[in-house]
Amino acid sequence: MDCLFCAIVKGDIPSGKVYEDESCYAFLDIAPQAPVHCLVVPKVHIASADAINSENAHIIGAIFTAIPKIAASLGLANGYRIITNIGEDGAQSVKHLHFHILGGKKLPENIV
Ligand code: DGP
Repeated sequence: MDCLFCAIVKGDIPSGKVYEDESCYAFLDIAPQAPVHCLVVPKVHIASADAINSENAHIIGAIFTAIPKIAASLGLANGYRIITNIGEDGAQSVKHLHFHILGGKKLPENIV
């Protein structure tokens, strides 16, 4: 399967690694939309949050267990936002589930 984020997880494409454990890999977004902009992805390929099911839900739990540690390591003590885009209407450009962690400033109040 030709998947950009699978290639990043494997190390075939370089990335600014922030965190890694057995379930997930976090790295800096190539086009940051906030002073801190990091992506957290499952190591296994899951197409989007719409593909979460009873078989893979434990991985999502592991990701959300890792996120506070990742946020702390990025200095986001004052808060942050987590976003995941899904499908065409959600403007998902990479079809491998990823959670954007955005912070480092007061974020806009529109778009949730
Ligand atoms: P989304 O639009 O939700 O699918 O977000 C995809 C994000 O992935 C976008 O913010 C830019 C980021 N991105 C795309 N290609 C690369 C890459 O090669 N390296 C890194 N670090 N980030 C990438």
